[in-house]
Amino acid sequence: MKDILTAPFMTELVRTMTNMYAHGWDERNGGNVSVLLEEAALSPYLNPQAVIRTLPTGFEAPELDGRYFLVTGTGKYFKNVQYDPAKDLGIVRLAKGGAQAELLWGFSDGGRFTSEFPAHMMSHVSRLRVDPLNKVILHCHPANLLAMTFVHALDEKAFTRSLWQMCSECVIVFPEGVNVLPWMLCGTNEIGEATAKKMETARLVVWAQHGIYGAGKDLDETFGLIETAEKAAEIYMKIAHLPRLNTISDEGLTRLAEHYGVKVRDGYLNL
Ligand code: 2HA
Ligand code: ZN
Repeated sequence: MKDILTAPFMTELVRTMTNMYAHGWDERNGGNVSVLLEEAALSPYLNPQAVIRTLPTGFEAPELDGRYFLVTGTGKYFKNVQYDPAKDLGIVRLAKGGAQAELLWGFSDGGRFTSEFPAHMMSHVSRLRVDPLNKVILHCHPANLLAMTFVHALDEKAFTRSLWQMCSECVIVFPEGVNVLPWMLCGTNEIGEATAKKMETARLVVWAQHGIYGAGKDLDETFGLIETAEKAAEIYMKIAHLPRLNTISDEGLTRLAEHYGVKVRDGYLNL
């Protein structure tokens, strides 16, 4: 067996989490990540038949039965993951229609997966239906997106348009816009189901007064989505209280979309 700490999926996740911490998006135990792994990518590093222990999930996700996930542990700090990945991360395989997670590696101090496991797994189900190549769900607490949810209407079209107007790349990077949930109790199946529903139409879902969820085919894409939305929110928070003399017009946003060959969310531009 090869050393799992050298596996590309492992080194990339540890680097990404360390970088997210450096961005200030994951204070204390804030944030969580799950990455869908294929058995073929995993089997050089561990024996998939060797189950360490089983953990109840408290939900059902038959579509994910038998699928493998590298996932962050509950209460664990992004800041620390680079020093002991086997304690702060785990690899699980879902079983019994998603009601059970079989631990194959990690959570070495007896821990378990993130409290937001339902939101992650239900979001994987939603995104895989839209895009069979989706692999990553990533949650964090970027300050400017959070701040924006206190002072901006939570209407999804209005919120999306404000972000698109903040820099030219936004409409190209997330042409489907961002979806928004009102404040809800986190760590529950209810917010998981609501997030998954929102994930049917966008890869970014803002949790008002809490943070953001991103989805993508790899960690770079998903990190980049959140990074771009957070940059736009930062600009918004710098200018929202000032008279706005200039903006990117809807005609400009349309030209950007056409030039870069992306399809903008229907009805979001007024032309
Ligand atoms: O894991 O971010 O939403 C801590 C959180 C909960
Ligand atoms: Zn959170």
